[in-house]
Amino acid sequence: MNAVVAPLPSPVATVVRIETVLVDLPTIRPHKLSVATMDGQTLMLVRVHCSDGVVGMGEGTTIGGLAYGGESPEGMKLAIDSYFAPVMAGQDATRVQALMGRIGRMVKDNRFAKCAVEAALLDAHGKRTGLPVSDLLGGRRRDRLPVAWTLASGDTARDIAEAERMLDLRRHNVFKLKIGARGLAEDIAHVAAIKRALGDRGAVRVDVNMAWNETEAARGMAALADAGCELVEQPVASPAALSRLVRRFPIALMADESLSGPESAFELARRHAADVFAVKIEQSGGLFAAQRVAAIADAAGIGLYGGTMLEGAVGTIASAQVFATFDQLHWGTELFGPLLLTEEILATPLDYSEFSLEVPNGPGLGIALDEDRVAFFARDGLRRTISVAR
Ligand code: MUC
Ligand code: MG
Repeated sequence: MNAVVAPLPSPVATVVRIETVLVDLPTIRPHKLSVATMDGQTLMLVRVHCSDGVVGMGEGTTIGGLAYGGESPEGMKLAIDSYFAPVMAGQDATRVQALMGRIGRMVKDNRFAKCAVEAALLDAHGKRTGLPVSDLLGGRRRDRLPVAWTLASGDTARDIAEAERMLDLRRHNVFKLKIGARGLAEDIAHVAAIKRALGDRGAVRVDVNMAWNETEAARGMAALADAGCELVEQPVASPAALSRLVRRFPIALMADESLSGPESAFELARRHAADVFAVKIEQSGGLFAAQRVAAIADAAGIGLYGGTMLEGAVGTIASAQVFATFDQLHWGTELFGPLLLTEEILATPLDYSEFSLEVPNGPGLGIALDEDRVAFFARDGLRRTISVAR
């Protein structure tokens, strides 16, 4: 007997229109990494308009334009406007994974842009159902996330003063130092001076952003461990070199740039190439993919850390909604991106206090943009009109 296949119910909401905008915001100080110095950050904001009137938003950022990876904010905007939008138009907006699968079949790579669009679809579906994104991802296990601060002014005394201010404010007590742009001896002296000044009041970690070769990394990791640094992030580029360096020194080794989604996570786990994974939603290729990276870490006994691509408030909260669902989050997060920017673009600012960030509990991402400020700082927006007119 032939099975009777019932027709699929018609969707309650379809994708009607996609809107993207680039928003340029200054940083509170130059942010110096081994790959670039940032004086500002560009947020690529995407809005997905649905037939039920719900609008979801997502964000894509990179670090130093194309200095960190293969996508740029301008490239994401172009990809979404030209290629994602036609693939999404008219599709069921309530079946987020199915729609992301459709996009995946028609758009290769473009992990950051996919992440921004997926966040927007989840924000919309959360608003539609009245649930926070963390509930759509299986439910949160915590309402606040510990947040590290990155010291990257390039000046030791200034970094110490900045760390002291963060401790006084009770905003951060874990500090990540960006090193690798200078010589090894200078970098080690910088880290040791900061750790000496902070003592037990603040944990010190470093991010080399792949600047060292394997020999430098071996010398560097030994010296960093002696200086009281508890973790080194991506000292070298190659996963093979990471796997030779791991556990040779009494300092945790974290993978960041080597993690580009579940496949690379599996490969790193198979090679025993890291003690900790810096999970980033953009690098992973989306919120669901970040959860899969975390599941691989859990299965392999690898620690988890919630990383950032220095996203603004929208990308930061999309990340927070995911990290709130992780089983273990031993190394906390670094979701400080909005605090690096001079301008607030949310109607209600995020709650950073008691060394942590509150994960909003409202429907969707649980945040609302201050639309006037977004319009003002939009590229070619009001601010530019005013400064051109002057
Ligand atoms: C990275 O490589 O981890 C995170 C903090 C920061 O300052 O830069 C990012 C990128
Ligand atoms: Mg890093």
